[in-house]
Formats: sequence, structure tokens, C-alpha cells
Amino acid sequence: MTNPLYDRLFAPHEGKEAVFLRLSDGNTISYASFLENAGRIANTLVSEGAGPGDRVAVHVNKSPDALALYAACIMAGIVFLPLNTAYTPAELDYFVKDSQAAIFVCDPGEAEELEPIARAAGARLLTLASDGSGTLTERAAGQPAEFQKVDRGDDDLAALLYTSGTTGRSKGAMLTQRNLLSNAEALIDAWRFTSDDVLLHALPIFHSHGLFVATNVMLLAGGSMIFLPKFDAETVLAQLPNATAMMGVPTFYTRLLDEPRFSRDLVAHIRVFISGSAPLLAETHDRFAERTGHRILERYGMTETSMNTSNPYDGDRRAGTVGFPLPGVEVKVCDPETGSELAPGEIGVLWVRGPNVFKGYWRMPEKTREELREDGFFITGDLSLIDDRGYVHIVGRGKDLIISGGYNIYPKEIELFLDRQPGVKESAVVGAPHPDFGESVVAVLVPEAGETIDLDAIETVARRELAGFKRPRRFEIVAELPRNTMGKVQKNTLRERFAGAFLVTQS
Ligand code: MCA
Ligand code: AMP
Repeated sequence: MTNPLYDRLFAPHEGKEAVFLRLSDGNTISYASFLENAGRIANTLVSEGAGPGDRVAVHVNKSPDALALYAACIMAGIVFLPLNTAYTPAELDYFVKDSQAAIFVCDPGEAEELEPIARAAGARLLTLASDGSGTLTERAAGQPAEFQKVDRGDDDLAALLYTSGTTGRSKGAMLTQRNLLSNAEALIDAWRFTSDDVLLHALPIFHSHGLFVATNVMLLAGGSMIFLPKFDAETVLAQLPNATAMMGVPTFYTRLLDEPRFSRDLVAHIRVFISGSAPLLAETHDRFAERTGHRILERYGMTETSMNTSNPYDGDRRAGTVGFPLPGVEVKVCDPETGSELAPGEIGVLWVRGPNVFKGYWRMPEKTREELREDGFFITGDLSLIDDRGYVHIVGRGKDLIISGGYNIYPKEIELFLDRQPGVKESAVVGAPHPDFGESVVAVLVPEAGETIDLDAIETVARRELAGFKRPRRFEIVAELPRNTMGKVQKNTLRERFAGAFLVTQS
């Protein structure tokens, strides 16, 4: 029997450090006890009726048990579906229904509110708190730690990760065993991870970055992780001397640079700092190098493809670029209209092909056909160029997308929400540069004739319905939206007009 991902990531093998997770309270969790816990959880999921190919939707805080739940799903051939902890019940309703999840695991504190959502979707509700309490672990305590791994092939689904879309409707990216394993293998080589590494892990584990890039790489390398509940500059400063590597979104690095105690001495033990999920400003790269002597290694990926390109470990890490395609991954820059390949230096849309590219969007064959071509190339929607030295530069986005602190926000979803609010005739949402989050959300509203928009009321409803990171941080009321002759809203004009919305002017 084979289960490639389980065999490579979880099955005990030589070289695995005794310690897998180091927690901020000083406790540690060994690989062996982590896997026993995962085995108990796998038995529990099966006894609750989940089988190979079924989805388990997970909306819980980051914890060792939450990670064991991921391992349990892989062992049992169950499709792991992690959900951003910031999602509101209104948002969760869609994911649980659309995925037809068999089990929905949430925090005990939200069980009462989410129970009707689980029931309507036909999913069983189990709970798991960050301190390890909840019905999932209660039931797991009565289960054996031994679990007979389930047979899986390369093309079987391992995870379903939702990414929002330009239409405002989220799409479930189907990731196979091969997708995840091939990427972990490519990254471990590219970044030289070994069982001696200790990764400072402060990312959330409901996205590709914290779950697959960081965790799968460490599982494969057999190293250990300083597993922090979230990014908190104080804790990170205290833990950096114990780590050999850190992965983060650019906000992590700008926040560290804001700390006067963040110094060369503090990171003397670190081998590599890696950044991704959003553009790292060349200025941040340079300031970081000056302060610490480390050139941040920037890489580029997407939920649908995991990682595509990376700056070299040895060699020139060039600020403002995302480096070269990973081994086994092909990239090309194509004309957005004709799809023909462009010459080096020309700007077009980046296409990607390789074992990392997902299987398609869950129950969306048409959307899949639009973006994933028959020849295997995935159309990323990112505007890019390849320079004369072969480095890929992401120069913009062909898709209407805002990235705030590493989280993606599709304006259409926020516009649909705003257009439903009383007194709003229409709206346009754009991103503006933000000193902490890189970009943040500006909502431009046009009132109905003779009406006044109640912004406080809109903020109240937004708090209830939208995840916090998606909420507009600035509202602007205008008489009309700028449009071109075809009647299309000119977002570039709005972006320019509100570019200074979050920037403090120096006097
Ligand atoms: C939290 N808030 C945010 C964000 N995060 N607002 C805008 N953008 C954000 N990213 C808001 C909350 O709603 C709340 O608002 C207030 O900030 C404080 O919340 P808190 O949770 O304390 O915030 P924080 O701890 O300061 O979080 C900021 C963060 C976090 C550390 C940058 O967002 C983070 O860990 N981001 C990483 C995202 C990530 O892993 N992305 C990978 C995607 P209020 O006070 O109004 O309620 S995977 C991907 O993109 C691909 C595959 C790739 O290439 O990696
Ligand atoms: P997600 O949908 O959350 O997987 O986000 C993927 C998107 O994040 C990509 O399509 C890019 O637009 C962006 N992204 C990821 N890494 C980088 C990077 N290093 N530089 C610029 N954009 C990036």
C-alpha cells in the first residue's frame, strides 16, 4: 500500500529529529507523539464516518492538534480543507456547503453559532480549541494511536484550499498528493533544509504558505519548528536566536525592522530568511540587508500552484525579483490577448506548468478550463517579465486583486457587499499602499440620488459579514465613478487619486 505524501512526510524515518514542535511555553512535542496524536485523530475521523476523498473543513486556531488534524487527514486519505480563522459565519456557510464537507471542525466557542451551518450542509460538527480541548480530542482519547494508512495515488486529492476570485465567488483549488509532495521536494533542495534546521513558524496554517511551504518542508527535512500561535514581534525577537530559518510575508519583515532591538547579533544563528505571498519592496530588502547582513530570499507562488519560482540560495538574490523557476517547473510570459509567448523583457501574463500545478477548481469545470489549459499551463493572472539573466519579475496584476499583509482580497466581493447597503447606488474598491500591510482597502461609494450613506451602519454590518482583513480601512464618498467610453469603471484613476490614503505625510 502506498500513500506518497504520508510515506514521505509522516512515516517515521531516519534523520527525523526527536523534537518536532517547540512551543512558546517551553514545551516540546516529539515526532513520535505528534504521529500518535495524528493516528488517534485519524481513527476518530473514520469512526465519525469520513472516508477517503471526503472533505473535512477546519476552522480552528493554530495549535499542535490542528497540525495533527492535517496529518490525520493525509493518513486517512481525507481531503483537508483549512479555513481562515478570520472568516465570519456568513462566509463559512459557503465553504462548508460548496465543499460538501463530511465533517466540520470548529472552535468550541463558536460551535453554537456554526451548528446550523453544519447541519444545513449535512456535515458533522466537532470542536477543537487551541488548548487541545473539544469533542475531537475527547473522542480521540478513546481511540488507538495505531492507524493503518489509507492507499492513495499521486493524483488523489490531499487538500482543498479556497481562493477568492474576480467574480466575487471563492473557488476551491484541488491539490493532489503529487502537487504537494513535488513542491516540498523542490523547496527542500532549493533552500537546503535538513534535519538540523529549526524553523521559526509564525504564519497561519490555513494557507499554502504556513501549511505547505513551511510545514511540509520541515516534515520532509525532519527538522523542528518553533511553532508560534501567530506573528507577535516580541515573541519573534525572543525566539530568533533559537532558530536557523524563518519564513514570512513582507509585513513580518517590515515589523521586525521597526524594532530597534532587531539587530545583526540577534540573527547571527539564522541561515536563511524567506519571503513571499506579496511583493517585498526592494527598499525593505536593502534595509534588511544593511541591518542584519542577510539578503531575504524572495520566492513566488499561488494557492493553485504552490511555489513556482525562487531566488537562488547560492548566488545573487535580487531585490524586486522572484528568481528562477523551481526544478521541474516551467514558466513563460504570454501576451494577455493572443496567448503567444513574449520575448525576454516584455511584460505579459505569467503561465506556469509542472507537477506543482493543481488539478482544477472544485465543481467549476468552466472556470478550470478558462485558467488551466489542456497543455498543462496555468494562467496565473500575474503580470511579469523575465529579464536577460532569467530572473522573473512580478510587475503587477492582470487580475483585480488587493494583497493586504499576505491575505488576498478580491474587490468584487467587497463591492457586491457594499452595493447591497442602504443608500449606496454603486461602489468601487481599490487597494492603496499601506505602511504595515503593503496594501489596504479603500471603498469608493456613490450615494443614491438624494440619500446620505450611513458609514457607521455599513461598518457594523461589515464587522458581522466580512473577515476583518477584508474590511475597508477607508471610505470615500463621490458623486460618480470615473468611467471610460465603454462605461467601465477606471480603477487606475481611483488608485492614483487615493494612493495617499494610508500614507502619513512627513513634514
Ligand atoms: C489582521 N488584520 C488585518 C490583517 N491581519 N488587516 C489587514 N490585513 C491583514 N493581513 C486586522 C484584523 O482584522 C484586526 O482588525 C487587526 O488587524 C488586528 O488583528 P490581528 O490578528 O492581531 O493582526 P496581526 O496579528 O497584526 O496580523 C497581521 C499579520 C497577519 C501578522 C500580517 O495578517 C498574517 O499572519 N498574515 C500572513 C498571511 C499569510 O500567511 N498569507 C499566505 C497566503 P480589527 O482590529 O479592525 O478587528 S498563501 C499565498 O499567498 C501564496 C500561496 C504564497 O505565495 O504564499
Ligand atoms: P494566493 O491566491 O493567496 O495564493 O496568492 C497568490 C498571489 O500572491 C499571486 O498570484 C501573486 O499575485 C501574489 N504573490 C505571491 N508571492 C509573491 C511575490 N513574491 N511577489 C509578488 N506577488 C506575490
